[in-house]
Amino acid sequence: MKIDEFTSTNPGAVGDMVERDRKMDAEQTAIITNVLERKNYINRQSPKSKHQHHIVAANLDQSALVATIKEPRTSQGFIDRFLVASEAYHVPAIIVFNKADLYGKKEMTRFEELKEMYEQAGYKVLLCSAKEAKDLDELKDLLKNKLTLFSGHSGVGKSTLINYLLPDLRLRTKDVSEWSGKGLHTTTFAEMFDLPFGGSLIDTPGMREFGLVDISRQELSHYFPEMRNLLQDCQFNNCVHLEEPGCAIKKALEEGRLNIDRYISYCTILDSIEEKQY
Ligand SMILES: Nc1nc2c(ncn2[C@@H]2O[C@H](COP(=O)(O)OP(=O)(O)O)[C@@H](O)[C@H]2O)c(=O)[nH]1
Ligand SMILES: [Mg+2]
Ligand SMILES: [Zn+2]
Repeated sequence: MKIDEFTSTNPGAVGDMVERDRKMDAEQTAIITNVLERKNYINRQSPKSKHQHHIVAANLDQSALVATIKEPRTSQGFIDRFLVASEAYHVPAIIVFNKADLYGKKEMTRFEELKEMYEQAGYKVLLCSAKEAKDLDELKDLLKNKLTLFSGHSGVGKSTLINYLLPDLRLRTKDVSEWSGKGLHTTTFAEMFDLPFGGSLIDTPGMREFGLVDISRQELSHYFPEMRNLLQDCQFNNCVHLEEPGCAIKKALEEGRLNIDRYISYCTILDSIEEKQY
């Protein structure tokens, strides 16, 4: 393969469909002769060069964010960035809140708030406990016959969930003391596992988040599904929904048709795009 043609640091990634030279040698190796066109992929900017990117995974049916309200707490900002990135990559997202066994009354109230907010935006939200193997049937149903990327902060229980879903595989899970330590770096490479009931999972150990590669200020609101249908009603077609007159997003906010916390996330992400570009 001509490496020159690729702008990515890796010509092939987990999830790629490839053609290979069928003549295997004694060591059971084969040569990949072609990577087929991807229906989608997730990439990250290469830490080595601004102009190169690294393809994390390809041909995904969905991405599942494993989040927690306690030990550790996943911030709303992090969830929203994940959702925006998934929208931008054209990968449907689901949110799986894990460690339900640790949630008291306060955490359950917070969960209900988040669930309502994200369901209104059009996302599927699940609650489960990997440790007690509780409420995992709904998750199984959602994963069945699909290629799913598992993401989330270190320590939220991705490996524990995968171990449950694939009883024959024993992934290393980290102790609380290990993941709460600052500066922990596990090797970053994505791995795919076939589920016994159909479908596959991609685990991305060590990956904190996928970057918002190449999103412009203009297009950001398109990646908030609850805003998408309102955009054509803004007076200016280049409206970024801050202080512009005749803004349909601001109007919907005032009338309580949009969630203020999601709008705040929108503004925060918009700000970060501005900083990057100028
Ligand atoms: N209480 C509780 N602990 C969990 C649950 N799921 C995982 N853990 C624990 O959280 C820690 C990190 O889990 P791990 O699967 O390594 O997280 P990962 O970094 O996302 O792969 C381990 O000590 C797990 O035993 C859960 O549902 N409830
Ligand atoms: Mg893990
Ligand atoms: Zn507007």
